[in-house]
Amino acid sequence: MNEKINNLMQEVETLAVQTKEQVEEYRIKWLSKKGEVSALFEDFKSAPSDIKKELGQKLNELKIKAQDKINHLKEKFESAEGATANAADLSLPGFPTLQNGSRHPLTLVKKQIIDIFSRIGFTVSDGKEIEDDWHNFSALNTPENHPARDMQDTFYVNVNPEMVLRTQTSSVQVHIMEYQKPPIRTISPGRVYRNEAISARAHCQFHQVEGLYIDEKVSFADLKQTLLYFAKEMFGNDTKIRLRPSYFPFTEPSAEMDISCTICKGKGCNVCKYTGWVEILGCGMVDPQVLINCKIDENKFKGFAFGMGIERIAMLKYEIKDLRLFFENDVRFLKQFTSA
Ligand code: 2U9
Repeated sequence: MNEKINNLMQEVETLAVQTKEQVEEYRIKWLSKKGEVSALFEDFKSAPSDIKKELGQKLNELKIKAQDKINHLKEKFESAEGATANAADLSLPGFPTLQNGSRHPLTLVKKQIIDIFSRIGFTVSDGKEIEDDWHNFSALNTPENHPARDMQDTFYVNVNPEMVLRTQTSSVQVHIMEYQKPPIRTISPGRVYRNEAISARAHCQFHQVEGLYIDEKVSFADLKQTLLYFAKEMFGNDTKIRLRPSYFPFTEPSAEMDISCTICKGKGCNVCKYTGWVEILGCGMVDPQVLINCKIDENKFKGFAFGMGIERIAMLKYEIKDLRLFFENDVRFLKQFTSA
């Protein structure tokens, strides 16, 4: 009997199984009512009394070891099963809760303006936001005593009062005219700065697109037709335009352009203040003095120019009532443009 106990003890200590089912087979083999440990306990009853104490201890030790071994192996297989069940399924589709971002409405409108003018041959030119006085003012025929230069309208750079935060992106086009011979056909989108109190209708920063076309024989009719094309592409084919005389230092003659109200289609509403028209841009023929300033032969070349605020176009297009919304980055505002 002693030998049987030793053999079974060795089997318990060295047992290695591959499956949960094999563990159950060994539990039955060793520990069930008809199992080998129970059979040894039966034999124990008739063992000689002088060795009973020692045999009893060994038998109890075997029973505990067999039970521990079975419990340990069971746990091992069950926790492995749990881990498999919790493991990530790499074949599942991605998390639907991760939302795509959206483009900022100013980016959308800027892109649309660029697309419209690109289709008729305008290039896009970029430039510096900190500009010298010449490119921002003097070359554009804006004399030293002009109110636009006033500290209340312009941000001057403290360390160098000759430099300003550009108040218009036409400064980019002055650079172009200085190094490129006509024909020039370009638009300059970008951020500009003006020293304004922030309100629903004004901000100290906003975005412009200024356009410039210089060639021989450029006429006011070319300007008008280009802007009519733009208005129809931007606001729909039914859109009408009208030009009203105006004044800018860098264009002569100058005009402001209205479009038929996009909301009431010209019938009258509070957006157009019951006039049927809304102003969207300024324009004119480039003043010959600007050509001279940029060393372009004013007798050979003529040009037209125009400028618009991107915020103004976006406000009309999306019926946005407060300019400050563009700069606050409130997601409740921005997410409305997800599919635009
Ligand atoms: C050069 C010469 C002339 C660009 C022009 C305007 C008229 C104009 C305003 C629209 C709204 C600025 O953002 S706004 O306040 N712009 O009315 N801009 S003509 O004239 C130029 C450009 C470049 C070399």
